Amino acid sequence: MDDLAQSVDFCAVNNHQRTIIHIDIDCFYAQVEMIKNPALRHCPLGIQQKNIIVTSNYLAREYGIQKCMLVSEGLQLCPQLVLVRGEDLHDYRQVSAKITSLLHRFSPQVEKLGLDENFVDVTNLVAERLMESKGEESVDGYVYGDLNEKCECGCKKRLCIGSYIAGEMRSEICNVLGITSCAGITYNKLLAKLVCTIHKPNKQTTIFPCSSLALVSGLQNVRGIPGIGHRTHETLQLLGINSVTDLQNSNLASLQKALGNDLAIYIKKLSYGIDDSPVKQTGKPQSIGLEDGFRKICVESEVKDKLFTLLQRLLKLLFEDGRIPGSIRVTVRKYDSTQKHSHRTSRQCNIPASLFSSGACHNKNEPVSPKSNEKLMTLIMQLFHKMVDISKPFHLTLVGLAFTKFQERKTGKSSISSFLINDISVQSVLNFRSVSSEADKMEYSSIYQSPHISMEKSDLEPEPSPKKTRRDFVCSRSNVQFSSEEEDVPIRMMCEGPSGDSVDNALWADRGLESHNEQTVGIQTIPLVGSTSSGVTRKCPVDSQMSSCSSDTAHDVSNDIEFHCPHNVDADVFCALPHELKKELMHAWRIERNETSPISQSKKVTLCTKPKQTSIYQYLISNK
Ligand code: DCP
Ligand code: MG
Ligand code: MG
Repeated sequence: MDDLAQSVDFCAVNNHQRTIIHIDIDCFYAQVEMIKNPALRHCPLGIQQKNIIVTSNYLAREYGIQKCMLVSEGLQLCPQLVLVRGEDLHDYRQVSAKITSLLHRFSPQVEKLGLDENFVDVTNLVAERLMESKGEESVDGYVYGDLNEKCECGCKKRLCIGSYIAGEMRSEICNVLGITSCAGITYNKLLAKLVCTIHKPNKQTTIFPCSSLALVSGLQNVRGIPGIGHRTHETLQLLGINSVTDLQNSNLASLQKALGNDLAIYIKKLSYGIDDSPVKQTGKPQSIGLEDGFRKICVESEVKDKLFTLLQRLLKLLFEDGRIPGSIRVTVRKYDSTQKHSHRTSRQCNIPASLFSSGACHNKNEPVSPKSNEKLMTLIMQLFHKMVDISKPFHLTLVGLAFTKFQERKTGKSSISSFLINDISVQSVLNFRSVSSEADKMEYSSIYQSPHISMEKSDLEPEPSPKKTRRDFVCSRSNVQFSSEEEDVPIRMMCEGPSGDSVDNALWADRGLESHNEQTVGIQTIPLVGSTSSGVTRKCPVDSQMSSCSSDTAHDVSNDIEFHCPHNVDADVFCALPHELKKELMHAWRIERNETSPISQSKKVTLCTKPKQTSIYQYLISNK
């Protein structure tokens, strides 16, 4: 036992006050496909993305079909395996959203992890039920380890109640959506996630504090601890730490030297089953992106085609999301044949909100006007040219696009912005299958990186800060270095959490995630509109802003110009206003944002005078 271990009596210090349920849907993609086509229920079913079986139903698993198996291997094991393409995540995302929303009936504290997992903190509900309880202590479902918990903090009763709540949740999901799931019930997220996998499918397991150490120690490798990702694992291996017991017994000082203080303590605690991280309410993702991997592209026109197709697809996702992006990011992965090495790089720039205004926005099949589409493509190609010198030979193995710096469309009805923005309806349901465009013929695969939570804290900060950089991970089989011989990498969808941390979804660990010398990309977490150093980055006229691209992070051009059109305000209208009105409008806008935005308030932007009664702002309101 080292210093930390000696200084902590884990059973005593371990906090059992909360009740946390982790829900994981059984063979998620396969269940969705079986709902869409019930005949599939009776067949061994595999869900295929490119040449990989990403999951299968439990019938197929009886034949030895495993996640991330090659299709060819799967067909050898089970020639009658039925394969359904699972590249289009639309339906999975929809069902996923429904599941999360059902869970909100039990608690507002629901945190989504990937597409088929949710943590729910039911501490308050348990407290309510505890008052009505007659004191009986039975458990719904399985118990991992010892049922005779001796802890006197009352956790046993709470967790028993939690197990019944988990049963209700699973019944609700099954009754409403016809989907079966597993649950893990305990007092922290780490143990809840781990114990959830003990009995499956369609089962639930509760663990009491007395068995927590046994559960974590029973993992074959430290990599099995959610929160220890690829990079941390590599470092631990270099330190000779392979098993969970190795980590428990490791010297904290050496660990801190290799990983930094916070991360070292964080993972050391995890190895003892301690996890204080809260269940964070999931918000909308901070970035929405798609990537397409391939063997080789070395001609500009092909890059343009790929990017155009990605853009069309991405615009539909954006339309579904309902928000207006403030920035676009282009990513390429260059392959250097002499070094046998690939390198990912990104550039981003700000985009005018007018491209997404109602005048420009048509419907879900044509989310922006042809003119906006063209402008976006021009911008994208400008960014591309900043990264790739097409006068020299180049070899790309991936291109990606992402929208970031979102703003909600809806603003206060009486605000000047709502007068100027031609708002469009938000959140329509888009069925890609019904759209016959070139984009739909492409093969798509996606990673939905769960907002908020990082179970892969090793590659991030233990407590992710909004300013942190993000990394994208490339899916490739068995950790092979990317080479020109490599199979095509499927297109993937990426979402960044509201706090700016991208998440290495634990789901994808199976595929062997690699970072491939990627350049990290700075993300502005929340655009601060209304201050001089804000996200008000639109220059007037629009076209001059279109060329304001920068490397790595979006370039804020607000210092370069006399007036900046407020984000979400139609740039053409703004540009048409006389100088004085622009000035006044900006002033009123800033005040309004300053008053309504918690961020602005916290930053105490130095704008505090009320708009004049005779201002254009007031005038427009009274004349609406
Ligand atoms: N998935 C993926 N690639 C992976 C792992 C998973 O695309 N490497 C997708 C397909 C799964 C979904 O994510 O259906 C959820 O992942 P899970 O690991 O929870 O797997 P399943 O839900 O399919 O099966 P299980 O019953 O084991 O939870
Ligand atoms: Mg699952
Ligand atoms: Mg899962």
